[in-house]
Amino acid sequence: MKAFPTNHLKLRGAALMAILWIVAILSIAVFSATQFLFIELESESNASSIFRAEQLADQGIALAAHPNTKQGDPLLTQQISDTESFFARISSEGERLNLNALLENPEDDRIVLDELFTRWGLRFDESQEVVDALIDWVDEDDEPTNSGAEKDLYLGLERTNQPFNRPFEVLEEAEMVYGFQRVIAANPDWKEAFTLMSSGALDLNEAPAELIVVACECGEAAAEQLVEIRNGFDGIRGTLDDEPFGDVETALQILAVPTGFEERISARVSVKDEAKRLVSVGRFGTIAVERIVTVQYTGDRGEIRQWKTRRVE
Ligand SMILES: [Ca+2]
Ligand SMILES: [Ca+2]
Repeated sequence: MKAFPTNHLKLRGAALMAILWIVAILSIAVFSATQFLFIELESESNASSIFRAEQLADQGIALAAHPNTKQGDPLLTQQISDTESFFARISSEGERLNLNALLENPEDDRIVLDELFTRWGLRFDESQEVVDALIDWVDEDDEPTNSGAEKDLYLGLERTNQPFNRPFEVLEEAEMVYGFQRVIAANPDWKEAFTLMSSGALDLNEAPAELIVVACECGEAAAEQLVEIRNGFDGIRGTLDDEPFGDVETALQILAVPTGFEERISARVSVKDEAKRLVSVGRFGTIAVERIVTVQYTGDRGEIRQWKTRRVE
C-alpha cells in the first residue's frame, strides 16, 4: 500500500485547522452580529418608550399651562392605563430667590445671601467673601467690593474678560465666580434655591421655610408657622385646600418682622408671581420623564421662557 507522503498529510492537517478557525471566527461574528441586533432592538424600544413618556408629560404641561387650571386640580393627575400616567403641578418661579434681583441693591439685600451661605455651612466671613465676588461679577465697575474679585484678580488667574460685569444670564455662570466653589461644596444642589426668571421677589405663598427665613430675616419657627398656615389642612403646598396670603403685610405680621424692617423686607417678597413653573412627570411602564416649563403670564397670555426635560426614577 502506498502511503501518503508526510508532507501531504501535514498540508491536509493545516487546511483542516484553517477551516476550523474560519468556522470559529464566523460563529463569533454571527454571535456578535446577533448581539448588536439585540442591543439595537432594545435601544429602539427604549427610545419609543421615552417618546411616549414625553408625550404623557406634555399632556400634563398642556393642562397646567391653561390659565384657568388651579393648583391641585385633580385633572393634573391622570392614570391613563396600567402602564401610562402623568402627574403635573403648578408652582411659581417666585418659590426661589432671584439671584440677579438680590445683587441689584447689594446694600439692602446682600444679607440674604450672606445668611443663606452661612446656613449651608460656610463661615460668615467666607460667605461674605463669596457674596463680595458675586456683587463684583455683576456690577459695572472694576473696583473690588471689600474682599471681592474684579478684572485684576481674574487676570492673575489667566482668565481674561472676567468678570462679565452684567447680570447672570444662566445660573451655571455663578460657578465661574471666584470662591463660588465653596458654595457648591457646601450645597451641591445650590441651584434649587435660585432662579433668574421670577419677578424678582420671593413668593411667600410658594417658597420653602428656609428661603423665607433668609429673605425675611426672621426666625425659623415663624417661617415654619407661615408655611403651615398657607399649605392648608393637608400640609401639602399646591393642593386645593391651600390658604394663600392675599397681601404681604399679613404674612409679615405672622413672621413677626420687627418695626423698622418691614419696608426693606417687603421689597424682597410677594404673594404672587406671574412667572409660573409647571412640572409634569409622564410615565410609560418603568420609564419616567420630567418636563419643567417656565411660563411668563401677562393676563391670560403665556410666553414660554424655559423648557427642560430630564429622566427621573
Ligand atoms: Ca464689576
Ligand atoms: Ca465692583
